[in-house]
Parts: sequence; C-alpha cells; structure tokens
Amino acid sequence: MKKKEINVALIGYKFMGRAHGNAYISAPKFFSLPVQPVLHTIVGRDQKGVAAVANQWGWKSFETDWRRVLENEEIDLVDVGTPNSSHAEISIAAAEVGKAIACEKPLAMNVAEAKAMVKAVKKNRVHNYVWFNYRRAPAISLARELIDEGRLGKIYHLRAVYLQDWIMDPNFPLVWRLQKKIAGSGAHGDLNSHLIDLARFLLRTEFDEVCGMAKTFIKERPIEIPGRGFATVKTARKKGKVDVDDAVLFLARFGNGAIGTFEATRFAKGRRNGNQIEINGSKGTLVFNLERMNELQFFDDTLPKQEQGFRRILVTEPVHPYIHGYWPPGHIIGYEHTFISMVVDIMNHLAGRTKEFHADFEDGLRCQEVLDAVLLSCKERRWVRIKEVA
Ligand code: SOE
Repeated sequence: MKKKEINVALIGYKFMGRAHGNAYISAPKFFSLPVQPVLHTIVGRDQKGVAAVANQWGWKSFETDWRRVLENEEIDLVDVGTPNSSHAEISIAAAEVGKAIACEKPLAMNVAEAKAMVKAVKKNRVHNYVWFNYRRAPAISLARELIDEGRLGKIYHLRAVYLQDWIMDPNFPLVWRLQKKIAGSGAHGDLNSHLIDLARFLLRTEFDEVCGMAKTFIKERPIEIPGRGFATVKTARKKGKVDVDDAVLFLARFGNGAIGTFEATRFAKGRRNGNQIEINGSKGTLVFNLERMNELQFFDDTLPKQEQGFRRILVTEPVHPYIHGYWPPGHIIGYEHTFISMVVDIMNHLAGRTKEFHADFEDGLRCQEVLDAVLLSCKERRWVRIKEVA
C-alpha cells in the first residue's frame, strides 16, 4: 500500500537547506517510516541558486517567494531554514493556513516573537518543531537516559561551551549572522541557544536565574557592496559597525538546585565547532564532545575504587538511541545523522505514531526566555530572573 506522503516546502537552501534536505532524503532510507517525506518545493530569493539546488538535490519544484508555498494546498510541512529575523513571520503565516512547521533555532529574535509563534501554532492546532538537532546525537540521548536512571545521583554542575573561530579575520565581512536586525544576537543566539536547549533536555529542569557578560572583539567589518558582493581589503572603502556579540558567557541557577556555566564564542582559535558539555553529580560525571560525537565519557563513582576512572562509551550499539537504523557497532555516525534522526521523529509524530515531540515551539520559547534574560543581564550588569522576561 502506498504510504501517505508528507510534502515538504523548505525555505532556505544554503547550509541548513542542505542539512535538512539530506535528512528528508535519508530518513526513509534508514528507517521504516509510516509516511513518506517528499522534497516538494525549495525556496530561495536567488532564482539561479535555488534552481541549481533543486536540480542537484531532486526537489520537485522551486520558488523565490515563500508566500507561494503557503498558498499551495499540497504542502504539508513548512521548514523554516531562513535567517532568524524571518522565523516568526513565516511560521505564523504557515500556522494560519494549517501547515505543520519545522523552524530552525533560535526560534525567534526575542521572547515577544516566540510567544506570538507559540500562540499561532496553538490557536491553529498545527504540529511544530524546532531544529535543536543535538538532542538526537545518540551520546546526548544516552546521557539523558543515564541521568534519568539516577546514575549521576544529585546533579551539582552543568558546564557547557560552544566554541567556534570562523570570524576571527578582521576582513571577514558583515554577514547576516553579524547583523542584529537579521540575527538578533551573535554567538549567543546561534550557539548558546543549543547549550540552553541541551541543558533543559538533559537535566529536565528550567533555568531560574542568569548573569552574563558579552564581548564584541572586532567592532567593524567590510560590508556588502550591492551587486559587487562583500567588500574585501582591496575594495573595502566602506565598513559597517558590528552590533552583535562575538562571545557571551553566563552563569545560571537551575530550578533543580544545580548551577551552570555557559560559554559561546566565535573567537576560540582552532575550535571549529566545539560543542562540549560536562555534568557533575553526586555519583558520577558525564562528558560529551561534539568533535567526538560517537563517544560519551562516564565516571562512575559507584564502581570499586580500584576500577574507577573515566570510561569511554562508544555509543554505536543497536541498543543506543537511533543507532539501530544506521550501521553495525563501531561504524560511527556524523553531524548529518542528528538531522536525519530528527526527521524520523518528525515523521512518526506527523503520522500520529508518537503523541509528543520535543523540541517544539514551547521549548523554543523557554530557550528564548533564557537568551533574552542573559542579554538583559549583560546590559544591566546584574543577575536576572527568567520570569522577568517571560
Ligand atoms: C553556526 O555557524 C552554526 O551553523 C549554527 O548555526 C548551527 O546551529 C550549528 O549546528 C553549527 O554552527
């Protein structure tokens, strides 16, 4: 019997367009899904660029105006892979015409937008998802299982960093991620959003209070010259002010009594995508490092003293989350599999096989509240309760 098709419209065709497109193609190849995702329409403002991607990736059609896909009755799922400033407009419009929505992180530019998005999906009763993909790294899911089983005991610390270095050249231009009117914030919204979501996912608790500091190391950069691309050292007669952070560090108090330290920066030379988390409890410690994403370090204090030490769990066994759909033990998986596994869960949820899906827009709003509270703390140089911005 032919499976029900889920026609996907993907808005945005560059980095996340590739990660999401690959996930829709691969998910039904590795897992037996109750429905069939279809690469229906991909959307991008640059007709030449989006047409080339549609052709290369096998999208049935392409558009240059996202509004057109919302008018298309055939579309079931709208995937918002655009810069942050358009997440709310597109998602709310999609909800109002009854489409399910999968939106990239951070959900919105601020709490007000995130609240409006949650209100729209609830009012229109549409399924909604946020691409916090690292929840589905098998080692992260295993970490949560171990915490849930009490293997760490009482949680004292969560220590998380997300370290990159791609904008350390002063001649790197003022791209959209470095413009507040498009991104909302810099490394903070882009990277701390992942850490905040993972903290909520792993500890099953909410943030209570935060205190942060922000830093912009390079204050101005070459700007794009219309029709001539981004300025370079040779052509850069004009530079634009950088109005977002290059790094944001913050402290946190959690509702469960644990405390946290968070660091997001794009100025950690040599750290290309250094997402690392350590959780310390009364009975042990877990350590995750995205650059070694198939491993989970576990110190188990309940072992006999002579056997104690950090153990490296290779998270590639069929019993480990999602692995059964991929490869035999030891045949490791990668960054793209976190997106594939997320599409598996989205399709099962859309088909009604599962009743709940996280991260959803409520999770995205909880994350936005913490993001905004930290920015308020940076501005006013004080501790801020999350409820001040909620
Ligand atoms: C930043 O460059 C970025 O692409 C983030 O936006 C993604 O969310 C992260 O997964 C990889 O780095």
